[in-house]
Amino acid sequence: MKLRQTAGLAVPLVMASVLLAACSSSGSSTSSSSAGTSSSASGSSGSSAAGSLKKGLKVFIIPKNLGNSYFTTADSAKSGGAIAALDALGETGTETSGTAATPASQIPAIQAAISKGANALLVSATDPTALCPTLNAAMKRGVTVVTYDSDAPTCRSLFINQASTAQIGTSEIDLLASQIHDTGDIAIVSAAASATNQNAWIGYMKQELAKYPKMKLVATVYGNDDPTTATQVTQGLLEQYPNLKGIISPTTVGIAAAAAVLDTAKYRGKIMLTGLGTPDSLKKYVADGTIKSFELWNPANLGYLAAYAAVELASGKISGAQGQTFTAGKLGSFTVGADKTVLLGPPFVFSAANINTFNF
Ligand code: RAM
Repeated sequence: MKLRQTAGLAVPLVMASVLLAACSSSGSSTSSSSAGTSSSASGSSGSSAAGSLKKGLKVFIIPKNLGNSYFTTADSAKSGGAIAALDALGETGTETSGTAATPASQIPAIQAAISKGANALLVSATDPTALCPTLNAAMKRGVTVVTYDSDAPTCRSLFINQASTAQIGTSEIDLLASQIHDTGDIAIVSAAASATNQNAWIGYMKQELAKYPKMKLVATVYGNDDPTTATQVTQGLLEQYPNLKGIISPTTVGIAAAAAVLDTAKYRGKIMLTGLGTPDSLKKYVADGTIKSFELWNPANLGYLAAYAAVELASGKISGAQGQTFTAGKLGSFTVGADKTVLLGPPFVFSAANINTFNF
């Protein structure tokens, strides 16, 4: 396993990818929309630089929810995400989902994408149990299904994982332990109770806690990737557990909401907060001492890699079997690992020392 990306190495890597993303975002792509979808088509023809990849594929990108800046970055052309990759390959990329991170909100968007003739779906699963009947039916009809960010293991050909699930879970506990001197009550502010990614990370957090006998997980609460709900459940924790020493929020929406709650004289510097957040949303909380350090990967690179993987599959160049390799444009070569999973890379750790060099 690769070691976690250190701050010193992370900065040039991300700066390079930001520059590359800026270069590749020209052309016809648009990526933001208030109407629920955004799309682009390069319309180019002729042979692809990548060889025998098909062109003109209809690829729908279906995040957990719209209006979540993490997914806007992962999916859009402007940020160098999935639609940027699809533009470069000559496909049509469309982002669509509901506004709530729930299966009730996401499934109609999946069904509409299938009705519109999708060749491939890129899905971050709100709830694998609820989504799989629809996704399995689509696969039977020849639609390529790739999950990214949050998996649905029984109804996709590949999962594009942002970072090792074990590494994210264990490192979150280690980060908080270092901030609370290995001692005290802690709680988790998660996303949805049905989210595959958060649940898998929390599983590893619980295992890692065995190394810290003086730390006790007193509650896991769910903010559903909704700012209002995440604020309310964080406030509820503070009322119910007056001895709380630390919170982990492994969701970009949850950690930003929890940070706003803790950013008062009463809590700042007394209850530690870490988790998974975007640097741009947390810079002010790092600057004022509400947050010492937290983690994430580059969401745009996650979407970009997922898009290449979907096109490779839909073109019949790979089947998703372990050991197959493919090239994802500027990100280079990737190999399919166990459980039909492709790993983007190790997460970055952000702190006051490096956060201002990141802009996503
Ligand atoms: C939220 C979503 C997403 C997760 C990030 C860290 O935006 O829950 O699935 O990967 O946080």
